[in-house]
Amino acid sequence: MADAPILVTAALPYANGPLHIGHIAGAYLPPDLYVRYQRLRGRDVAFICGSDEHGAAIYMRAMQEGIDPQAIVDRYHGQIQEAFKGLGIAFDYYGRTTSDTHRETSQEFFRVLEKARIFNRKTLEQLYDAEAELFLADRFVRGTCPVCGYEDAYGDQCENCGSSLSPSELINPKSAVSGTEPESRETTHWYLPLGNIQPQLEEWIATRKDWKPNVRGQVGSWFNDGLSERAMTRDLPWGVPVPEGVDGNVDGKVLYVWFDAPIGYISATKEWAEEQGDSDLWRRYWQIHEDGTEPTLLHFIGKDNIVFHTLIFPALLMAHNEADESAPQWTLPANVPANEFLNLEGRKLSTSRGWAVWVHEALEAFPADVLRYGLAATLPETKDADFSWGEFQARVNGELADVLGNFVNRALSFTWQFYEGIVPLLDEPNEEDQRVLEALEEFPDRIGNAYEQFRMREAVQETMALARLGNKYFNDSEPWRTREVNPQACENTIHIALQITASLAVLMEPILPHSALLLREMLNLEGVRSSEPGGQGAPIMWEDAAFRLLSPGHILNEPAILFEKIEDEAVEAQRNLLEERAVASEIVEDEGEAEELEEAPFAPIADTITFDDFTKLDFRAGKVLAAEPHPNADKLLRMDIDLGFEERQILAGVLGHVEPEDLVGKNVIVVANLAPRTIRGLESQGMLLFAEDREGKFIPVLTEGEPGSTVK
Ligand code: B3M
Ligand code: ZN
Repeated sequence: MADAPILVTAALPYANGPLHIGHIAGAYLPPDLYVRYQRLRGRDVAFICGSDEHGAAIYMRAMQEGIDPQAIVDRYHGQIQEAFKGLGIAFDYYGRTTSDTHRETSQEFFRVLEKARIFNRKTLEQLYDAEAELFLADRFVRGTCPVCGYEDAYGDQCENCGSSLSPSELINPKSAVSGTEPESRETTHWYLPLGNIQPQLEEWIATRKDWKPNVRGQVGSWFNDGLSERAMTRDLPWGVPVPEGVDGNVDGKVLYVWFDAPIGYISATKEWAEEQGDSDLWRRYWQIHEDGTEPTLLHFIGKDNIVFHTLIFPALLMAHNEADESAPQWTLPANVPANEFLNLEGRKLSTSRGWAVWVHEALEAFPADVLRYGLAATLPETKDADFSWGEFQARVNGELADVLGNFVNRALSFTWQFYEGIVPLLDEPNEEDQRVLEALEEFPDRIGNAYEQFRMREAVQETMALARLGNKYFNDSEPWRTREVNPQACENTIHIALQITASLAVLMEPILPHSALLLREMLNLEGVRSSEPGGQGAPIMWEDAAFRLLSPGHILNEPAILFEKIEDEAVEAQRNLLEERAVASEIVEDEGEAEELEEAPFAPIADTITFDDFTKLDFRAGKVLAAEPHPNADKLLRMDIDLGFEERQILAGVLGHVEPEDLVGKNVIVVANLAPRTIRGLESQGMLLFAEDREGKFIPVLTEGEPGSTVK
């Protein structure tokens, strides 16, 4: 029997901002690796994604910018697509949820469920912002999470603990639009009774024993808590309108973004099918076939989307199946290989705090494959992982350049230097030669198994293991020596080394698609299947990389450098950019708030710390000896501070808040045991304390204590 068709989806990114490397490592690079691998195997796979263009967050953003939400999503839909393209994330189709097909598909889905009385329609009190004239659902309201106590949880979800919430569950809710305390008003909505569906969901999840432990763990704990009903509609001027023809007043009501977004996978598959000239083709990937074949549906997502893909969307699909048992039945996800979060230089990624690496910017500094490699090697597969520029540089230089690139270069250069670029003959290989050829045979399956089990990092390691094997074999065989004493042994070594480079040109393609192509050109290797969409057809496939792909006498092309090393300056520039942005965003945020709120609230009290935590901080009095603007940054002040026992250089993002000359001669308070950090080429050796008022203005904290005194 032929393999079942595979449908791979990647979470639809919200079209309200550019992509950063955390998005890529979470939900886009892993499926791209997986799908490219499957295409090279010749499997029937479709890779579907698109922009999520609805939801409260986008509407709120538009309100803040004073423009139409459509203008926001148009802007970012284009940018996001460019970023994916630049990185080589090769979807078969990238749609958007503002399309007609999507509106029709999600409305029809809703209609079917409504007709089958799946929803409970209920009139309830909801939070309402009288000033903004808006019901406060989802992201419009923030408050304290009832589960973990995190103070800045959204009305639909706590970012801290991942719990899915309702606005009414928040403690001390505040309107995120006007900052006011919301009132209550009555409104009617359609609720999905997840509690009733829980037994069915539990039974189904029990058949998914192979899911990743992080995913099963989360699902299990939600089951333990008991699922509660969730509204599937909203009062919002932006979204897919609740369709006419259902019971109840649909005026001003739209579908909840998490109702329509996963259906976006279906609508995008439909649009792809249209594009392929076979408008029914989508069914092959979504519905159980007449002969009982069930397509394999895989949702790649980040961990904050787990509940929607493992419980809510499957519940909707199940309900739809039950609503019409004679209709073709939807397949349920075979797996939801969710990744954890990627941190950046030891800190949580935060777009609002400027702590992020944007894909479009990173692509200006580094080739796509190098970024793909750096990320693929650090994917947060089983737990949160940390991306640092230092480690990135070390990996690229030590692995890509020194191992893979170097090996390929040595093998090809040697061939050109001594055999005029012609693949020499293998004759009477010795034991070591044979051992290496046998080892080569195992790589396609070994790497492939890792991909099939969603262990992408392992696949990367195994791929590099082949390059290492080649490098070591080349070294140990010493062709430069055998060439003089045993020419056939030398030819054998080069023959085998070239075979390994050819296999690498196939096996490295999922991770390094651009370089794989370059390598195939250098090897003059044709007929290899491409991992791009529609690239099927060429005869040489994944499993063929187990064997010798080059015949003796085959003529190579001139070698070129595959991977340039990354210079210190390049990573330093990235670090500086990050630091500088982080500092600048603190100021911009504060300025923004000052304008928005006439009577700004005081900042909330931070989490409680222990006395031990407090004693870790070493505050000292210090005298400002000099203060001047940082030579290459707008908002930064550079100061020399006398701590009594030593002098320090300290940078602070307070220019525009204080006049440098006013500070000179003053005694200030310094956090003296903070790890130094370099910002735009200058090291900051500590931090100065400033009071930040409600308008976000910084005022230096002064002391009469002599420089060097401890402050407690
Ligand atoms: N737009 C949420 C996110 O980016 C979301 C995913 C939708 S997948 C159907 O986290
Ligand atoms: Zn929480």
